[in-house]
Amino acid sequence: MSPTTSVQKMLICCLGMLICLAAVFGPYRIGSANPATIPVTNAGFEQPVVGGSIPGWKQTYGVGVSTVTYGVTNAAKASGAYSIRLDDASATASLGVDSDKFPIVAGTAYSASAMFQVERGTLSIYLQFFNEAGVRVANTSASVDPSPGFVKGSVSGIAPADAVTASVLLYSASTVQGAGYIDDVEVEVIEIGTFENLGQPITNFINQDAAFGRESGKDVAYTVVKGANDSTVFAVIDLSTAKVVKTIPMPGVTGAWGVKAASDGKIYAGTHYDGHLYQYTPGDSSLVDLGQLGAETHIWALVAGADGKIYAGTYPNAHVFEYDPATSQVRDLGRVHPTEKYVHALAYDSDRNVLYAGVGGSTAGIVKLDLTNGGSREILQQLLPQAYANYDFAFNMGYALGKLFVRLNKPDHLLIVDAATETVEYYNPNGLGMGSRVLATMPGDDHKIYFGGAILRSYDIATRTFAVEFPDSQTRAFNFFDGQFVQLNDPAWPGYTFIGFSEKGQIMKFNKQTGMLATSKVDNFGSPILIQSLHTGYDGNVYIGGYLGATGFTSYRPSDGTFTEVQQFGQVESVESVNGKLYIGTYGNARVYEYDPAAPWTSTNPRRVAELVSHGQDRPFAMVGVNSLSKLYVGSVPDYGSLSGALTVYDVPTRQTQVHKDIVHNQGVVSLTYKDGLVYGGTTIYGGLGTSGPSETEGKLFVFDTATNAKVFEIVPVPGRKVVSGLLAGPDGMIWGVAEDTIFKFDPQTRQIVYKSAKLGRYGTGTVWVDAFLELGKDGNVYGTNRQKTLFMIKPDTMDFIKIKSGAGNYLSQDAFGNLYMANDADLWKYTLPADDQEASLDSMQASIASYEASGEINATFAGELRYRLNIIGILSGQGAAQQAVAYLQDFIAHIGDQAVLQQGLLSQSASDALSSEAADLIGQWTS
Ligand SMILES: [Ca+2]
Repeated sequence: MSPTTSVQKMLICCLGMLICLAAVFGPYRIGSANPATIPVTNAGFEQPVVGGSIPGWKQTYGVGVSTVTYGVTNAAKASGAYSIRLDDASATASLGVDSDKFPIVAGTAYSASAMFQVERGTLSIYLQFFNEAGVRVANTSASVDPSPGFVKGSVSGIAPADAVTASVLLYSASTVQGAGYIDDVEVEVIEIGTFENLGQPITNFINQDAAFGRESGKDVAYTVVKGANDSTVFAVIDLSTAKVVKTIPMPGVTGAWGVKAASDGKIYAGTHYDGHLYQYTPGDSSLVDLGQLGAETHIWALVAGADGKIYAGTYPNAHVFEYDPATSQVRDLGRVHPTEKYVHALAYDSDRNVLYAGVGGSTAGIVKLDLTNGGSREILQQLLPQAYANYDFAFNMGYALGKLFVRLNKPDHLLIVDAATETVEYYNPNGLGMGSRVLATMPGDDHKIYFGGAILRSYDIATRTFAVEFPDSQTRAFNFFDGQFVQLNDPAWPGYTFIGFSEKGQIMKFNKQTGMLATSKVDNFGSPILIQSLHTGYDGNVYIGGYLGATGFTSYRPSDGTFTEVQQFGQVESVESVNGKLYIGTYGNARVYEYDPAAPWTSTNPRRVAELVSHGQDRPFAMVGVNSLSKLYVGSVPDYGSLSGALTVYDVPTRQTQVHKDIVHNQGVVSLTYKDGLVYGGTTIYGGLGTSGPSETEGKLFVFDTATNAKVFEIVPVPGRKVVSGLLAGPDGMIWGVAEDTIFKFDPQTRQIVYKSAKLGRYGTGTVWVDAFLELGKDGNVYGTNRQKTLFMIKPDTMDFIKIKSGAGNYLSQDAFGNLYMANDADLWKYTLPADDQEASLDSMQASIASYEASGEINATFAGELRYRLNIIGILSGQGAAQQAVAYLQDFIAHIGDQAVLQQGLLSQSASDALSSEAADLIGQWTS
C-alpha cells in the first residue's frame, strides 16, 4: 500500500479528530522564538518603596503639582503583589514617571511594553533615547485606553546613531486626565534583517522631444534624457553615428516635454515639474537657465517664432510665454483659455505672424493668437462644431506651406486647416492620424508636407492628396518628434534625405530617390529609470516596471540573483498570476496582457487580452487573481478628465471582461485583495489628470462578491483620509489596509473597522493614486511600505509598529524565500528577514498552513487536507514510527509540489516552496 492511499484511508476515519487537533495549533507564527530582553530595574514594582521613592523609577513630569499623584499599590496588579498607579487629575499639568536609563546599541530596534489597566482618560508608554550628554534625541509613544482588566500597551523604535541609553516613560499628557495601574514593564530587542542594494535594474534613453541643429560641422540632434536620482542630462547626438557626443547635467530637472531649435540656431528646453526654460548655444559646454515661466510647473510645447524668438505652452494655467533673445526677456502672453489647463501644442504661422495654441485636458481647443495685434480667439468650435467636444486635447500641431496640421486626441485624428481661409481642408474620424509631433518640408519643394513616420506620409497642397512615402506599404518606422531633410554628402544617400528623431533615441533616415530606409538607436548612453512597480509572479520572479512610458520591464530571479533582459514595454503598473499565467497591466488605455514567462518574449508574448479605454479607464494599478475562479480582478484609475474608476472582472477561459465602472462613485481603484469569495478594494479620491480636482473627500474600502458579481458593501475606514491602499488578507483573518497615515483592520464577519492607529504621515496637496503595500512576512509579521519610503513591520499579536527604515523603499513584493523587495527611486533593494532560529516543527508547519490559508495562498479545503496529513504524521511520530512518518512527510512534499495541484491553484508556488523547505528541514531533524 502506498503512503498516499493509507493516508487517504486515515483521512476518512479521522474526520472528527481533525477538528479537535486543528484547534490546538495557534492561528499564526509571531516573530522569532526568543527575543532578547533588556533588564529594567523594578519592572514589576515589587521592590519595597524606600523613603517614598520607588527603586528604579522617578517622577520627571508634574513634579510638585498637587493634583497629579503616583505610587506603588496593591489595589491592582498584572503579576506579583504590586503595580504603579498614576492619577492625573489636572487639566493642564502632565504626569510622567521615568525608568532608570539602560544602555542600548545605536541602530538596534527595541520595543517597550507594559500591562495597563486604565480607568480614565489615556495613559501612554514612551521609549526615549538619549545621547552621551543625556539629551533626549528620539522618542516614540503609544497610548492605552480604559479597559476593565490589564491589557498590553507597547511601542517600538530604532535607536538613533548618537543614542547610548534609553528609558521607559509612563505618562499622562497635560490635556488628558489619565488614571490607572501599570505593571510588568518589559524592553526587548527586535531583530532587524539586512538590506542589500541590487542596483538599477532598468537604464534607458528616455527623451520626450527633440530638435535638430549643426555643431562642429555635423548634423546633430538635441534632446533631454530623463534620469532618476537627479541624473537628467541635455544630450547632443551625432546623427551619422547615432552616438551621444556630449551631455550637460541638468540638476533638479525631471525631464523636458519641449526641446526645439529657434530660428537663430539656439536650442531651448522646457522642463517639468519645475517649469523652467533652458537655453543652449551650439558649441557651449553649459546651459543658461532662463528661470521658471511664471508659476507654471510644466512646459508642454515649444515652437520657434520670428527672429530667434521661442514660444512655450504651459500647465496648469494654460499660459503662453515668449522669450526674445534680442532683449533676453520672457514675456507672459497670459492664460489663453479660461478653463482648460494645458497648452499641449504650439504652431507658428510665419506667413501671418500668428501662433496657434492647442489646448485641452478636458475639451480640445485651438486658440489663435495674433502676435501683431495681440488678438486671440478659439477656432476649433467653429471648425468642427459637431466633433470638437469628442476630443480632450489638440495634442500636437504643426504649420507648413499655409496649412495648420492638428493631432486631435484621442484617438489620433488629423485635422488640416487652411490658414488663409480658416477652413477645414481635411478631417475624417475614420481616416488618417497625424502621428508625428511636428511637420517637415523639403527645401525646393513648395507642395509637399511630410508627417507621421511610423508610416511616413506626405500631403500635396496642390492636389490635396496624401501619399505613403515608403515604397513598401508594410514598412514601419516611428513617428518623429522632429524631422528634417538634409544632404548627407554620401553617394548612398543622394540628394535630400529625411531624418527623423523619436522616442528612445531612435533615428530614421529615408531617401526619396532610392527608397532606402535605415533606422538606428542611440546605444552608448542610458540613464537610470525610476522603478514604478514591483510584483512577484507565480514563477517566483520579481517583475519590475519602469517609469515613465515604455521605459523598460524586467524581472529579478531570486533563485540565482540575475535580471532578465530589459524589454521595451508599456508602463507596467501591476503584475498578477492566474493558474500559471502572468497578467500585466499597463498604463495608457488600461491594457491587460497575458504573458508566458517560460516562452520567449515575442510580438505575441505578451499578448493583449483586454483594453479598458472604451470604459474610460487608463491606469490598472491593482490586480488580484483567483485561481479557483479562473478570474483576474483589475482595479483602475480613469482617463484624463474623469473621476470614474472601475473594477473589471476578466474571465480567463472566455477572455471576456465585465467592467464595473464607477464602482465607488467618482473614485479610482488602487488596491485589491481576495479572501473567501470576496474581493476587497481600496480607492483613491483622485481621478485622471486634468479634472478640476476630486469630488469626493474620503477613500473607501469596498467588498465585491464574486458569486453575485456585485458590490455588496462600502465603508470609509478612516474619516478624512484620501486613499485606501495596501489591502492584505491578514494573518488574523482581518483585512488590513492603510489609509494615508492610518493602519486599519476590517473584520469581514462584522464588516466593521476593528483597529485604527495613525503611524505614518498625512499627504500633501498632490495627486496620490497608489500609496502603501502590505505583505505577510514568513515570520508571521506584517511588512509595509508607502510613498513616503518607510519600511515598517507590525507584529500582529501586539500591533507593535516598528519603523525599520526611512527613505528605504517604495512598493513592496515578496519572493518565495520570504525576502522583501522595494524600490528607492531607480534602485532595487532586497530586505532579508532576520534569521529565524526556530527549527521547523509540525507546529510551525501547521502555523504556516494557517497563515497561507488566511492570506489566500492555500485553498481552504486543501489546507484542511494538509492539516490532516500533518496530524497523522504527528501521530506516527508520537508512536515512534519515525520511518513511516518520514515517508509520509516525503509524500507530503511530493503532493504540494505536484504540478496538477499547483495548476488547480490549490496552493501558490511560494506556499509550496516554503512548506517543502520546512518539511525538508523536519526530515533532516528526524533522520540525523
Ligand atoms: Ca507587579
